[in-house]
Amino acid sequence: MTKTLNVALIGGGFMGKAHALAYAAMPMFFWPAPAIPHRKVVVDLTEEAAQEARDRFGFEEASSDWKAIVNRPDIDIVDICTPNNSHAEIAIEALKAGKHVICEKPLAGTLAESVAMAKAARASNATTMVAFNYRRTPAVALAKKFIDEGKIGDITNFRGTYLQDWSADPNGPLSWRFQKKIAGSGAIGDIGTHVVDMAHYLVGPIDTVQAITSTYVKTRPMQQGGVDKLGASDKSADAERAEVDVDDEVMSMVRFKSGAVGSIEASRNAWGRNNFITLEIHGTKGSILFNYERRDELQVMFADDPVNSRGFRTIYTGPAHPYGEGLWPIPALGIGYGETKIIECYDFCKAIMNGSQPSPNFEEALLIEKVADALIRSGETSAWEKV
Ligand code: SOE
Repeated sequence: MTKTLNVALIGGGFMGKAHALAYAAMPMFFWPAPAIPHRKVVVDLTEEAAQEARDRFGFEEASSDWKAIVNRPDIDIVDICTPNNSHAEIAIEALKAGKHVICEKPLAGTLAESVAMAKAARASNATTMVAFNYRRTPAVALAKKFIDEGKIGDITNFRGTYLQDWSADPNGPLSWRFQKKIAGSGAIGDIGTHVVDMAHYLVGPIDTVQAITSTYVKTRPMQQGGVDKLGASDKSADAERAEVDVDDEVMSMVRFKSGAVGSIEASRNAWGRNNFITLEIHGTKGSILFNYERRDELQVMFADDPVNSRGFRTIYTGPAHPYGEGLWPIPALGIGYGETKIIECYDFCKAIMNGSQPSPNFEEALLIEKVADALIRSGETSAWEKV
């Protein structure tokens, strides 16, 4: 019989919703499922918020006491979907209690906390994972397959961008995402780390970086209430304003340990860009292009194609491609953000059942945090900084 894994979800916001959906849907997509995740307890800041999340996300119980829950013997998985500054405390407690831990990105609010989390993971027998879901988009996994098969030769160049516009409006609310003491950094940690994760996945570790960081909107109206309000939904030009002390944008050059070079950009202030994650990779034998806003497509150019038919071709991902066995039966029926989270949940449960570590686990996510830290440092010094 398929094993059941009891999940304690800490945080019932936007990411809590995405993870709850994945727990419910994973066995519907990937069958036989490696395990059946059971939505046991959801924890939020107040009993009221937790009960609402329980009813909405289909959990059995609700609680406002994360510490008691992560120490409960009937919990197998602790899933952390809280703001960045609480990741370390919850994860370390859960690992000490022997739980498998999946944590939303970035690993933590500070490098010191990330180091402590990786250390706690090393000291435990548990499986850890950080929820960098975009590398699990089938087209990105297909790019990895082509690279591993040598189809584009040795990689010389990587260009990665993650552009959004939800914080371009200066009257958008000052949520925790704009406060260094909670978020650690702005676009760098929030979305730049997704690109760093994919750069590490596809090309290998980054060695040195040089960055320009900018904060365009220096103050924002204080947010009313604790819910994470992305964008300008809470616009109020009259509300009291407070300082934004994180970056709105990072532009950087990077050098990989392999010798490849590249650029990484992230901005949440790029009007007209919604979830514009692009990857362009050049190799000695071809090129790869991916744009998350057209996430079912991978564009590839193979230099050994006959000269008269050279050019980018578009592959629509489907059953013949990574994760295709569990997704929809015809290419281009289309996958969404939810499916990337379902795949993430599948890989996490598989690793738990195999007693292995998925990628990126806490150890690998620490390397991503080291790159983020180097980007922040370089933004201050304008110098090339070692990771
Ligand atoms: C906001 O920028 C955000 O919710 C990120 O925090 C997520 O990681 C990203 O996938 C969607 O946008």
